[in-house]
Formats: sequence, C-alpha cells, structure tokens
Amino acid sequence: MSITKYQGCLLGALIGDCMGAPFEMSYFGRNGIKREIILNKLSKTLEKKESTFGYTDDSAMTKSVAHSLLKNNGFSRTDMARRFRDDYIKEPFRGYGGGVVSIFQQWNTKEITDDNVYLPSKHQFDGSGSFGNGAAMRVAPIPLFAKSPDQCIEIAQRAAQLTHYNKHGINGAILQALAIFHALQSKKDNFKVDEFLTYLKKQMKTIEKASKVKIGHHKNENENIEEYAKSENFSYCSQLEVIEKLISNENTDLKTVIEQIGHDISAMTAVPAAIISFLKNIDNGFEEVLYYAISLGGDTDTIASMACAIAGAFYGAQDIPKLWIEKCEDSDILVDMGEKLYQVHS
Ligand code: F2R
Ligand code: MG
Ligand code: MG
Ligand code: MG
Repeated sequence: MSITKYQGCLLGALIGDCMGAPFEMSYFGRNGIKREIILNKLSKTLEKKESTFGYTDDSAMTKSVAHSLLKNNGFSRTDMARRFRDDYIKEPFRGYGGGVVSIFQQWNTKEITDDNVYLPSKHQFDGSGSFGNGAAMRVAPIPLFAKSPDQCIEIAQRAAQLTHYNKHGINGAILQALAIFHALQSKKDNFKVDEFLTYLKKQMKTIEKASKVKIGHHKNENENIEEYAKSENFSYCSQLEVIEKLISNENTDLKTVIEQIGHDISAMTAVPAAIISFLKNIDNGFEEVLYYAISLGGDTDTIASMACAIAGAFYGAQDIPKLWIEKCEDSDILVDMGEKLYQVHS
C-alpha cells in the first residue's frame, strides 16, 4: 500500500469538509445544488490569492482521533474523550453538533475515567443515544490505523460510542470505516463496484444482526430525521441495496438519489450519500466526487468529507489538485498524520 493513499484519505476528509462547508444546510440545498452555483462559489476562494477554506468540526474531530490513536498506538477511550473535549474547548467555534457539546461539557465537570466515560453518550436524547453523523464523519484515521477489518470494526465502534450510543450512529461509523478500509486496499485498474457493495453488505448484515441497542423517538424539529429514526425497517443493508439499484441505472438523477437515500445530519442518510457519491463517480476522479457530494445538498460538508475520504484512499493524494490542498486550512498537518499512520504498518 502506498503512503499517498493514507495521505489522500485524510486530505480527502479535510477538503470535503472545507469545500463543502460553505454550502451546508443552505436554504437552496433541499433539492440539490446546481453545478454552476458550486463552481462559482468555490472559484471565488480558489482564485483569490489570500483566500482559504477553513475547516469545521468534521476535520477538528478527525484530527483528534488521529492524534489519540498515534499517541497511544491504539484506542484509549479516556484519552480520545479528553482530546475531543480539549480540542473543543480550544476552538468551540468549529460548528459542533448540539448534542456532542453537552457531552464535552459533562466530561469537563469531573475526571474522565474508564468507568464514567460512556455515561454522557448513553443518556443523550432521552437515553436513545445520538444517531447524528458525527461519529462517521471523524472515522477516517481508524481504517488507516487498523491492521484488519475486525480491528477496524472494533475501534470504530468503541470510538463512536464515546459520543453516539444509538446503534445507527455507531453502525454508520463502522460502515464508513469499512468503505475506507476497502478503498485503501483496492486498485484503480481492477476495482469492481458490485464487489465493493457486496463486501459492505456482507459485513453490515452481521453487524446489524448483532446490534441490540434500541432506537429512540426523541422529538426533533427536523421531520425527515424523525421519520428515519422511527422506521423500524431501517438498515444500512437496505440502504446499500438502494445504492446498488441507483448505480445500475446510469441515468439516475440527483433528485432520485436525494429522495431515496437522503442527505441530512443523520448517519443513516449521510453515510450512504457519501458512498454513492464515490461510486457514481469512480471513473471520473476525485474532483467529481467532491462536486457530486456537494450537489446533493443538505449536510454538504459532512457528506463531501466522507465521500472524499473514501475517494482519497482509493485514488491517492497525487490525484488531488495541488491548489485544493494548499487552500485548505491545516492540510500540512493532515499530510503529516497520513504519513505517521502509514508508518504504523511498516
Ligand atoms: N451543522 C452542524 N452542526 C450544527 C452546529 C450548530 C451549532 N452548534 C449551533 O448551536 O448553532 N454540523 C455538524 O454537525 C453534524 C454532526 O453532528 P453530531 O456530531 O452527530 O452531533 P449530535 O448533536 O450528536 O447529532 C446531530 C443532530 O442530530 C439529531 N439527533 C441525533 N440523535 C438523535 C436522536 N436520538 N433523536 C432525535 N434527534 C437526534 C439532533 O438534532 C442532533 O443535534 C455534522 O453535520 C457536522 O458538520
Ligand atoms: Mg461540520
Ligand atoms: Mg455537516
Ligand atoms: Mg491551525
């Protein structure tokens, strides 16, 4: 495996977040965002010498995860929690989700220990736990660190549970981690979309069967999120089947993808939206994955970050435009972290 795939993955996570953030939840994103609007807005920053793209909570937490894994040469629940909390306290303005902030605040009232670290996330949303996409959006360093799919699943689960105790929040992070793990192992010249989806479906079938955590019905202002949470039939396996169907028809339009997959702040919609953004553009390159993910609208920074993390692991950093890398805040730090995660395996 080449180092550029490791760096490409973390740069992808950063670039998707930075370049997707200007469109997040914008009022014009409900039915998707037109390509001209995306190109026009991005070009203003890309073309202006002194302008840059700043990152949000997606990259802040991805950096926290990478730091913690590297420092401990593995997963330490207390260290990762302290890092999330301390990085939030240093830069609270990064646009963190409402629920996770209350977890950081609870962690800040007493010493974090192995015994109490998971308590705040278990109590979130009337005890149902968060199904937000926040555990999935930060997961990229885990498949880069892991030596096997089983280790990848185990760390992704335990790291997710620090803030997201709902089974869909956890399983969304596992699915995103496995998609990156597989993309990292894959080669451009013999990649098969159907094999990728079959692999993910097989893994998720076992994982979803084993998930015992009940989902809750916390009242939410966003009706779409509530619908997904209520659905007893929801599973990532069924979302992967929808992706398979949508991919098999070349003419599937954005509106259909948004209607059938979704694009909101829940893991149940955002992770599948990221996967289809990658797969639909597999032959078109990294840049098209980014444009497509943003064009879905909704939670654009997070969907683009996750889609580009998979794409970066697949193509490698050399296929990412240099200007994009230079324009995104702290890209040098993500390059360095990619190198260190690569060295874990040598
Ligand atoms: N837009 C954001 N963040 C909002 C920033 C708001 C700001 N802090 C403010 O106060 O104005 N983007 C970022 O948030 C997403 C990741 O969120 P994360 O980390 O999953 O957070 P959280 O709070 O756990 O979940 C997000 C929301 O999902 C709904 N929700 C989750 N579980 C629920 C449940 N069991 N029942 C009902 N609702 C549930 C809630 O509305 C949560 O607030 C990324 O998009 C990132 O870019
Ligand atoms: Mg964000
Ligand atoms: Mg977001
Ligand atoms: Mg900085």
